[in-house]
This record gives sequence, C-alpha cells and structure tokens, in this order.
Amino acid sequence: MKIVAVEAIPFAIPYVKPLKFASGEVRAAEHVLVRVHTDEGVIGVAEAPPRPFTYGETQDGILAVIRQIFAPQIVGLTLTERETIHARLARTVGNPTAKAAVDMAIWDALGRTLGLPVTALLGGYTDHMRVSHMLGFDTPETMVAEAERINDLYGITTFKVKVGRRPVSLDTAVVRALRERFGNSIELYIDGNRGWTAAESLRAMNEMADLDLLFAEELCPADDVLGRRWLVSHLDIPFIADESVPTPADVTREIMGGSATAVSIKTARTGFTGSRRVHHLAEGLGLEVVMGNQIDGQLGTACAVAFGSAFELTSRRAGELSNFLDMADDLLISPLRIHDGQLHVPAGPGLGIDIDTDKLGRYRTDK
Ligand code: MUC
Ligand code: MG
Repeated sequence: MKIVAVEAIPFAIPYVKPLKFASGEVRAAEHVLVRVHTDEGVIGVAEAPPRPFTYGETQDGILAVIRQIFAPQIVGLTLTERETIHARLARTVGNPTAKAAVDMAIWDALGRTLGLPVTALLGGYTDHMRVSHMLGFDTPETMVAEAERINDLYGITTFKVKVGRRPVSLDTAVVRALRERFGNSIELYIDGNRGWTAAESLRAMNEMADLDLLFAEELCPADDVLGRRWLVSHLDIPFIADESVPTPADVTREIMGGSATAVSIKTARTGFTGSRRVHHLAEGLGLEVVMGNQIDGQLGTACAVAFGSAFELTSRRAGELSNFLDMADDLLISPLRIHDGQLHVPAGPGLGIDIDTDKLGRYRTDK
C-alpha cells in the first residue's frame, strides 16, 4: 500500500454549452488528472478543476504544486496514512483543488486495494442522489428552454439559477419565468457568486419572495462582513456559503459570524478527507448541506456522488451532479448516466470508474 508515484496530467475537453455566471465563464474543461501509483501496481485517480476566478488556481499552477511540492511530501507513505498526508498538504496554504485531487486519488487507490467502494469506506448510507442542475446566464426564454430540455431528458426537477452582475430585474425575471412554467413541480434556488451587493441581494430576495426559493447561495462577498451578516439576518431561507468556505475553519468563521446558515460541500475543493470534516461540522451545528459542483467532469462527479451518498445529511438534498452534461466528451470508459433525476454511485472498488486510455491520449495536452 506504499505510494510510489504521483502523476499530474493536464487535459482539455471543450464544452458544447459554455457555463456563464457572475464570477466567470467556463468554455473548456482544462483540468488535471491525478494518478497515485502504489508498490502493488494499483492506480488511484481523481481530477482537479482549476478555477482561477474563484481560488486563483490555474492548470499550470496545479501541475507545479503537485509535482514540485505535494508529490515529494507523500511518496513513501502508505494509503492508510491519510491523516499524515492531510497534515503535510495542509502546511501549504490555498491550492484547494490540487490538494483535493491528490486526497481523492489516494482514497480511490485504497478502495481498489481493499476491493471496496470508496462510498462504503466513507459511510455507505445510500447508493444514489437526486440531481440538481445549474442554469448559467442567458435570457429568461433560453434558460426556461434549457430547464425543459434537462427535465425532459434526465427527469431533473431541482435547478440552481445563476444570478448576479447583471441587471437584478433580469435575474428575477428568469426565476419568475421558471416558476411560472413549472409551478411547484420543481425546486429552485439561486447562486450569486458574490455578484450583488448586500442591498441588491435583499432587494432581489424581496422581489422573489413569492417564488418559493429553497436557498440563496453566496449572493454577496463574505468580505463585506457586516453587510453580509445584515443580509443573512433578514432572510427566511438558508443562505449557503460556497466559495467563502474552502476549509472547515472558514465554515466555522462564516457560520459563527452569522454570514451564512448552510454550507456547500465540494469534494473538488476539500477532497474526501476535508469534506468529511466539513460534513461532521455541519452535522454538529445542525446546518443544511448541499453537495456542490466545481464544474467537474465525470470523474469529479463520481467523487461528489460517492461522498454525497455516503452520509444521510449530504444525500438529503439534490446534489449538483450534472455539469458534465455540457461537455463534448469525457474520460471514463462507462459514462455516468442520470435517469429519473437521480445519479447512482458507480459500482465497484474505489470510485467504481475506469479511465479510457484512448480518450486520455486524445485529450491530454502534455504529449
Ligand atoms: C458554483 O456553485 O458556484 C462556479 C464558480 C465556482 O467556483 O463554482 C461554480 C459553481
Ligand atoms: Mg456557488
């Protein structure tokens, strides 16, 4: 079970439909595949999605930090020394998706070595989650049409609407159009990616008071400390902290400071080891939790559903597990399939997935 090598491989797969939101836009999955090799010939995998506009990580930066800093710190340790590995990676501030991918590839290698699914090792609560789909910026008509398409094709009935950084009236018109088209047959919530001020956020929330929103996520920046606390104190639905809580300590700060009342857990940024910590913290504090999506490919989504299904709290709400639908292709031999609004955890040891080496050969950008 000794780790003998950690590889970081850049790849790029275009999006058929780019996703636009208040803090940025994604047109291609320019991610990093991490492969952890053991002395028994087992290979664990995971992917790191750079989000420069959120965490400041870039594809080149992820390759460098894994190859030059993280790999030398963990080669020679065994797969069961996960807390030692976590402590060594945690010495470096930031770099959340690079750390998370290394952590999850180690869990995958451990599961494959033991012949057990990672989801069972984590908690084994259930084998599937309901899926929530993210609707990126467009006109109200186009966003309603997209929700109809996703609902028809995949049976998805929960939608997260991206808002912020464009006229508030346009965003509220989108949410109103969705509610009018689908009535109470769908769940709706919004994510501002810090695009509004606290005052704009409250005005928008008041305008949408009759639209039965489930949650409001990261509407204004957490650094507007008093403004955000004021906003959250005026809301009667949970306010989800997402990019303001990349670590468990950030969760404590935001929740205890009154700047959020719910948490988005993203395995892409806290891996399995850190996401467990966030889950336990949320459970202890009695917080709502949503499994978020860092605009992951299928490998990242397999990680999110493995974790989300492992616990009662994380599987309660629909998880954001469908961004990969907008990609032109992916790396897995057996693609993930969403049916009846649900995604099942791939069966099998580790993450239950295998990388298609032909596809990796086609999309890797280092050869
Ligand atoms: C989300 O929930 O915010 C967009 C930016 C980011 O960091 O994650 C995505 C989705
Ligand atoms: Mg978000």
